[in-house]
Amino acid sequence: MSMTASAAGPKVRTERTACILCSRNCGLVVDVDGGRLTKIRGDAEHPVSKGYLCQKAARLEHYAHHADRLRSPLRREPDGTFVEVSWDAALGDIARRLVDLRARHGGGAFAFVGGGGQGNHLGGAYGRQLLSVMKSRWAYNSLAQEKTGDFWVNGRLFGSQTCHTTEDVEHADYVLVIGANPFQSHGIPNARDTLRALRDDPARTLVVVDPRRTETARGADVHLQLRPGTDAFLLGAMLAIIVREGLHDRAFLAAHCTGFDEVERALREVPVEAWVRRADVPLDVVTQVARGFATARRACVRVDLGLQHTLHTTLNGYLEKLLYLVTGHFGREGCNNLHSFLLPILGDTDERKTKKGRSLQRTAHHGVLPIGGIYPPNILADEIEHPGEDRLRAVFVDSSNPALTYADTTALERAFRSLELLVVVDVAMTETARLAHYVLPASSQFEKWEATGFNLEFPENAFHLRHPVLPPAEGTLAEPEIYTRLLEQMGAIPRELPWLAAVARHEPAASAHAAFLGVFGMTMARRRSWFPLAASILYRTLGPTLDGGAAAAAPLLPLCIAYASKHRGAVLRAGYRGNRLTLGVALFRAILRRRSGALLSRHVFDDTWRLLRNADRRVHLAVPEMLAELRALRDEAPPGTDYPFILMAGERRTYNANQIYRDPAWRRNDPDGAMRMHPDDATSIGVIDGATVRCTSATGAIDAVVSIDDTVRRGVVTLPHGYGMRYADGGVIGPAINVLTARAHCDPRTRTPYHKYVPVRLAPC
Ligand SMILES: Nc1nc2c(c(=O)[nH]1)N[C@H]1C(S)=C(S)[C@@H](COP(=O)(O)OP(=O)(O)OC[C@H]3O[C@@H](n4cnc5c(=O)[nH]c(N)nc54)[C@H](O)[C@@H]3O)O[C@H]1N2
Ligand SMILES: Nc1nc2c(c(=O)[nH]1)N[C@H]1C(S)=C(S)[C@@H](COP(=O)(O)OP(=O)(O)OC[C@H]3O[C@@H](n4cnc5c(=O)[nH]c(N)nc54)[C@H](O)[C@@H]3O)O[C@H]1N2
Ligand code: SF4
Ligand SMILES: [Mo]
Repeated sequence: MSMTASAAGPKVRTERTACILCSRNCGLVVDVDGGRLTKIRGDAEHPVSKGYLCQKAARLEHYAHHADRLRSPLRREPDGTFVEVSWDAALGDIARRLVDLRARHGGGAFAFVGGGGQGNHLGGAYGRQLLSVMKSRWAYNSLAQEKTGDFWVNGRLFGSQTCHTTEDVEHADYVLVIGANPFQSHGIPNARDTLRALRDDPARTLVVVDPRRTETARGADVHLQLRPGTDAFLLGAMLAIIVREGLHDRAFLAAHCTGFDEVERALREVPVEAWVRRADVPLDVVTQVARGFATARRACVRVDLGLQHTLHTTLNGYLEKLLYLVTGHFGREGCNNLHSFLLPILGDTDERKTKKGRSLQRTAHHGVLPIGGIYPPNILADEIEHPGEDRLRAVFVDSSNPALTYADTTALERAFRSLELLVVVDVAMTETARLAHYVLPASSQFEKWEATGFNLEFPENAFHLRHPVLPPAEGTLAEPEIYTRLLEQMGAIPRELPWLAAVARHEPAASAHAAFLGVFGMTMARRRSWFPLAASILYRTLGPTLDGGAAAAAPLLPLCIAYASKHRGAVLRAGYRGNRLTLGVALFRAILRRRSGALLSRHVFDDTWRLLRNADRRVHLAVPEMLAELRALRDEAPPGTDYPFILMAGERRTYNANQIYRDPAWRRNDPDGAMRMHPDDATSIGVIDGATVRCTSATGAIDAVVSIDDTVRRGVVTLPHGYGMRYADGGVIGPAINVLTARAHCDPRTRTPYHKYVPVRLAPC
């Protein structure tokens, strides 16, 4: 593999960047030698991770360099082969075809999929501009196959789907982890250290609710190993116990909430004993946990896919939030809280607000509305294969590999093959890229300016603008350049904006971009259609004047100004100085300068009430749709099925990281992505450890290697996420789990998939 070594300077450079394998984006100090990452360690100066790393980061070299790296734009020929083409040829043709599609069918025929995976949301901000140019609202993203139930509930409780909750596990006395395995998946600050501190302090309690005795559960004081898919029953029962025993926080409810009476009425109807039996956990332990959580001084709840990828998804999210709200564990240290965002990665598309503001658009086939501004992956194939004139005909995929990660691989591949135009922007030749008409090679996240929008911290929030630490691989471009060129080719923005560029160029540093911002503001006011294209306009005009080649970071300037004006007190407390305009500029400059990341804000816990969007600054506890679903549980028969096993399709393990790593050499264990199976189940179907079984669902079948493991419940088997790729044009590596999952097997309200509850049959091969 050829690499351009840096010509001048010392042989080994030390640089600061971040890990891009999960939403934590831990700070890294890396040695760079001959264009390669040679040594990777934690960055003690990173404001959040403070030197922490997990085992996955040490082998990031395998993300930066591997056989599937793309090195030239590719065009698929009629015979299915790919030929290398120039950037001009590729972008020129794509631009022509998009403009033509828009003229023939309107923007509704176009969808943008992905736009920022675990660590690259700066590029995503450029990509999403295409939606506005195409006059389309169809933004599809994997967040809508996990978190949109949570966002919907937040909208109802807190007044906006952008009110996102966080959990202060580090300072809590009592932590309830439901359907999450942070020891492996992280998702909370410095997870393993945080969990160890909890375990080692006898005064603090960790409770894990999970059908598997996970690595997290092993360190817990209490493990409730419930039957999969029964969380709504268990959480309903816990809440009912709290209310019956009068353990709810009356003072908190009176001061900060509305609607408790209605909630209480519904909870008093819960048949506690029957529901706890349904979850198959001991009633005395459930009672002890309900009491312990309610009476703890500081307590919080942490949830993830175990709750969001299983039956009753949205209701689970509501009940989980009621647990900390009715007990008053909200808006305080060691509890659950709201937090601020610098990058607006979520929108508010609560359907109740459609009358007031701009109308929301229902999809052509399923009539689905967006949540948090995004549409659910589970409907994408049907919206493409929709028989009507208003079907999707062209799709852009960026930083996502839906051919492996969206439900029902077979249907999605068929749908993608039927498109007029499929363009994939990725660093690697993925399974989705193989179906594309054009594949556009992006520079890797170590070769460009990047940042994560997953800044979900409270009370201190931080932002890390990552500088490039490697030269861009030959033939690649960073997303800001790719999308800006495309917008220019489509005629959406002029190739030059000389007046804006000139003001930026001639402005002295001391004037804090005042002249530029003035002219920029006037330009945007005059050309409203440019407003959604501000990222590319700033990139081309202000961008070239920023130190060190940080052009891609130019859109952060208005975002910093907006953030500083919205959270002025918190930004001042973080140590920045300035007036209404210059405070944001000071923040922007710190972000550009601080290579290990910059503190954004230092909130006080009371800010939670300012971050809440309901006009009365109260939490609106009574959500009629959810209370109706809760009542309906009483009559719900246990799910009957012809399939004897429940497969959890997509477990987080020691060596998986979504589809980000492709080269199997990075894994130190679990090369096959084995199926965990209880010893009794292995005996009953007649397989031994290492045997291959055929796993068949209603949708498809795959083979898997058995790993006998008594941490799973009887009748439950698990397969990991992040396998199923064909590396270097070889055979399929490990389980392609979404061959087994069905598009319709999902939450009816949000269409988020039940990936953790896939009925299957198993037979030895
Ligand atoms: N190592 C690693 N870490 C990752 C990732 C990765 O691929 N690999 N991916 C990242 C991403 S994108 C995400 S979204 C997060 C997800 O992180 P998590 O949600 O923590 O990870 P999972 O292993 O998918 O699921 C969590 C737990 O849910 C349990 N579970 C299954 N069914 C049920 C149920 O019905 N009820 C309950 N209560 N629990 C259930 C499973 O046994 C599992 O232990 O991880 C992130 N971190
Ligand atoms: N059955 C089942 N399915 C699941 C899950 C499950 O648990 N079970 N989990 C779901 C969840 S929670 C998630 S988040 C999704 C994740 O699935 P996806 O949304 O598909 O995201 P990733 O797997 O993270 O894919 C990241 C892609 O981005 C590319 N990439 C990396 N860096 C860059 C870059 O700088 N620029 C560009 N343009 N591309 C880049 C990588 O090569 C890779 O192809 O999967 C979901 N699918
Ligand atoms: S994979 Fe590990 S090192 Fe990387 S960001 Fe996540 S927790 Fe940090
Ligand atoms: Mo995810």
